[in-house]
Amino acid sequence: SPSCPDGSKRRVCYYYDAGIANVDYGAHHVMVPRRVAMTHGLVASYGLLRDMELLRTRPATQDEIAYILTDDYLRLLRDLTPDTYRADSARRHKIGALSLSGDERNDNPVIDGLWDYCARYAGGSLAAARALGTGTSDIAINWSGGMHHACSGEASGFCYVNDIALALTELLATFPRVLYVDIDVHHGDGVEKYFASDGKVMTVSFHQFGRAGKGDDTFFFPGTGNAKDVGEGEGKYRTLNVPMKAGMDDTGYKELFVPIMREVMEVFRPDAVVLQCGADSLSGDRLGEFNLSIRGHAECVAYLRSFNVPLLLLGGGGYTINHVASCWCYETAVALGKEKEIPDDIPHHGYEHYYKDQGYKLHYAVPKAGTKNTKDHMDNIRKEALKNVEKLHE
Ligand code: VJV
Ligand code: CA
Ligand code: ZN
Repeated sequence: SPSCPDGSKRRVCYYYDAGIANVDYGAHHVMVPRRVAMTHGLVASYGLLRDMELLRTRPATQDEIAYILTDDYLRLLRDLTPDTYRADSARRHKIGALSLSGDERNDNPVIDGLWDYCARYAGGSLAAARALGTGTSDIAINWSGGMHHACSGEASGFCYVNDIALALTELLATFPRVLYVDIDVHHGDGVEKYFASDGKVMTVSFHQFGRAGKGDDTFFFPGTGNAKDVGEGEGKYRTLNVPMKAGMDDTGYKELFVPIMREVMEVFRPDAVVLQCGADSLSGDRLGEFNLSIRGHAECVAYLRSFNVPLLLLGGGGYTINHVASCWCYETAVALGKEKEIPDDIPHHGYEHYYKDQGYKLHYAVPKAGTKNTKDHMDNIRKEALKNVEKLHE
């Protein structure tokens, strides 16, 4: 097992599949897989590929994916094309969660190459989990994974196959207890559902609850993730939810993340950690309403890395794509312990025109904006979360 003190080097492996970057959710869809190619372009141009093992892997097989999907939904995903979907109205009515690309503002369009796309990002997370299981790497990265809303029987929130559930299951073959942490601005409902009654996996999600300028209970997708939801059966108190209000900034986030995760690490004592690094919790995201800087976001990665437990880093949301690529590139450097060594000026690499709005720098300025998270509210959610973790002790 890895045995290097904090701050020192880790053996990092990294998955990238250029085929994923060409996937198109539809002309105006907010999910843009090209952001993963942009991330890769940055990672390469900063010279970080030299320090990592490249995971060359095959797409996940049908048998591997079958483990986490119902038969009906698997067949649907595998066989559906935009044309058959258009022609088969009977089927169309049965599968409300999927919809045709080009229909207006559809979350989960039936797109060309859908099954291949899912098999590729799932294959990446699976290979990354195996690299940790065999002990060949201390940290494994798949920025194209992290699709936390997908369920066994349906797509949800741009996610069709839950690669995280697949990776967690694979990790359980080696590690007795695995911790899942989710810093995407949305609640990790799919992963929570898969493992709600499982005592070997603990899921923790930090997320926005309610929208800015509106009432506290105004719908922010997916609307679940109440602090009162703590799991059930063997998994009781192994589900933890930290709902926050719009405007959350670096200071406030850290004041919750660090004490809560310190306690979770101490009480649950995981043998491996999976961190979903959804970048829609960054300031200026097109969907999320948090106000984190890239450094604030990456501190979560650095903090969990400091425990020296095998760590799987996955992508997730992120809808202002220049911010996303900057963030995941910086977090790749954090994984390597090289974040202080990469210059702020973005090297020439072919994608630099995307970074004009941030002055061609890796880090962009975060506005001083108000937060709806008052000190009182912060104290309450921290207290409630810590109280839930304490219950694990008993
Ligand atoms: O809020 C929702 C669901 C609706 C029904 C569908 N319409 C499109 C929107 C309202 C209730 N869906 C969310 C899903 C967010 C998924 C986040 C995924 C992740 O980051 O957690 C992990 C990858 C939502 N919010 C915004 C949109 N959908 C949205 C979808 C579009 C769009 C604009 C906004 C789809 C297509 C187009 N524009 C053209
Ligand atoms: Ca989350
Ligand atoms: Zn999200």
